[in-house]
Amino acid sequence: MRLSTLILLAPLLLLLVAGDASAHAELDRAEPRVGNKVASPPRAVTLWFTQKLEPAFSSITVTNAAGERVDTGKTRVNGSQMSVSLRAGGSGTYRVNWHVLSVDTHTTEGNFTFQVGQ
Ligand SMILES: [Cu+2]
Repeated sequence: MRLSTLILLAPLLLLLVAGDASAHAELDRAEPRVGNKVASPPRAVTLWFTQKLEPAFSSITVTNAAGERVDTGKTRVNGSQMSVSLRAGGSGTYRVNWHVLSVDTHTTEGNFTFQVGQ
């Protein structure tokens, strides 16, 4: 590789490295806990993130074992925490889908499951 090419590439590489190193809003913990089993359907799902969230662009949806939405559709955001109330949805595997816009303007998303019942 010619020296001039390296000089041109250097800022780009720095950007890539810096982008990777900066912490976005990642899921820190959840209640019910990720992969955990609870005896009865929870009244709400609460997620904690590693950064503060922008309320207008951050939300949670939850589906029950039948794939039906059981969240009320109104995600509440408070700093780096967000939660949503649930309707009763029976037992089985629940899936939590989340996507957030953090105050550093980056979006992240993810999902996990927890078990309800025996
Ligand atoms: Cu970020």
